[in-house]
Amino acid sequence: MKITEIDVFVSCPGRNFVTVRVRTDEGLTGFGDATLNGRELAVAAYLREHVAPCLIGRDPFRSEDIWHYLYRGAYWRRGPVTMAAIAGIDTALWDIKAKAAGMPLYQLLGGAARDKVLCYTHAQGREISEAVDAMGARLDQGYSAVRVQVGIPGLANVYGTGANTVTNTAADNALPPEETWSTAKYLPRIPQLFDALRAAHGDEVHLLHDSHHRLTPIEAARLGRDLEPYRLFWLEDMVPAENQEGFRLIRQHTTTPLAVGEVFNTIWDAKLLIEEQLIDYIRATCVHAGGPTALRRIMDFAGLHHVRTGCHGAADMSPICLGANLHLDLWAPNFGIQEYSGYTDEMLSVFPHAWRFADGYLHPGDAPGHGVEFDETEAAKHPYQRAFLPVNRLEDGTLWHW
Ligand code: GCO
Ligand code: MG
Repeated sequence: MKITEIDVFVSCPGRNFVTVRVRTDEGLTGFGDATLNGRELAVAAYLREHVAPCLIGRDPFRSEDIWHYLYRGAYWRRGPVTMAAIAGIDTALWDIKAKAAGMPLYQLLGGAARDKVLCYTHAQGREISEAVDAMGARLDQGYSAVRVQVGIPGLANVYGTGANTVTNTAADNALPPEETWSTAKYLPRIPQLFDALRAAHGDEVHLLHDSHHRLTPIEAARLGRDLEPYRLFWLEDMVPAENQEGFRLIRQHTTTPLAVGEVFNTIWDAKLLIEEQLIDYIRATCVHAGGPTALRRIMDFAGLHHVRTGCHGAADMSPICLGANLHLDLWAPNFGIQEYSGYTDEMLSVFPHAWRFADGYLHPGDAPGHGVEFDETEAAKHPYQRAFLPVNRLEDGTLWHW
């Protein structure tokens, strides 16, 4: 079999998605997600100009060799643009391989290690009472694990706190919005939130929270310790993780489980965190960590060190990424949980899918391949719109992490 054609589509059914389509001389077609929120066209150009021409005529079954051709062969390794591009190709090649075998992708990885995939979704509110109610609505939908965020008194609507966690759609943002952050205002609010959540919803449900990399290690340690009575499933992205050693300090102070890694591109971003068991969950995901070839390697390495998986699954990665993740989730011996913030009907109209949701669990389905297709005609109705993630500043104007 030979690769005959590689096309890249950037569509915006509510959010921008970069989709790779690989066609072969035997009529099999594979799809991959290459979305990088706020930097979509950079990946599309990388794929069209620097990747696609090099792969025409190659054997699509040699996905391992093609992965290394794109990673080592480029000389310039790692980085979000490169790795999203590699992921787009790699995911499409695994899709082709599994379609050729007539099997769902998880069978090629080693088969199902569980019957279904536990997932968590999002709930948020400006006020604690709103967040408590929003979580109640999620429990009514069948979820047993919810990431809860709340507005911070004295701060305007900051991304990932109150109501606007997933609403920065393309239309809202011609240029990046600038938001104001204060850790001093945030830190006392979060234990109050979890106190109210446990009081309203009991001890059985799994509670998660995301700090969006905004804290210092000692602030993160304080928050982890303050939240211990509420026994969180995890506390996510407490500090920027370029400096992996920062987690040693957090770890020394708290037994709250720690998760990080949605912005990681390769195993090298997490090597020390995993080897030293400084985290409990690794958040790397198919599209940003180089596709199934690289992600399963990260998962296996994590498994050796008691670290479980918790793939990033927000709605700004396309349904193809979620579909591929679900096959890895079903297989991984050290699976932990899968994020699932859900997609709108408009988004799903572009990506017909085989996965199913019931009672707080997902299953990738048994269609050959990863089970997510791409409707080119539907996508053409939703052209790309420039959109950015917000920028975060402290109250004195200092540009800050988020
Ligand atoms: C999450 C994430 C998202 C990211 C978004 C960035 O845990 O789901 O933090 O909210 O901010 O995916 O593009
Ligand atoms: Mg996050």
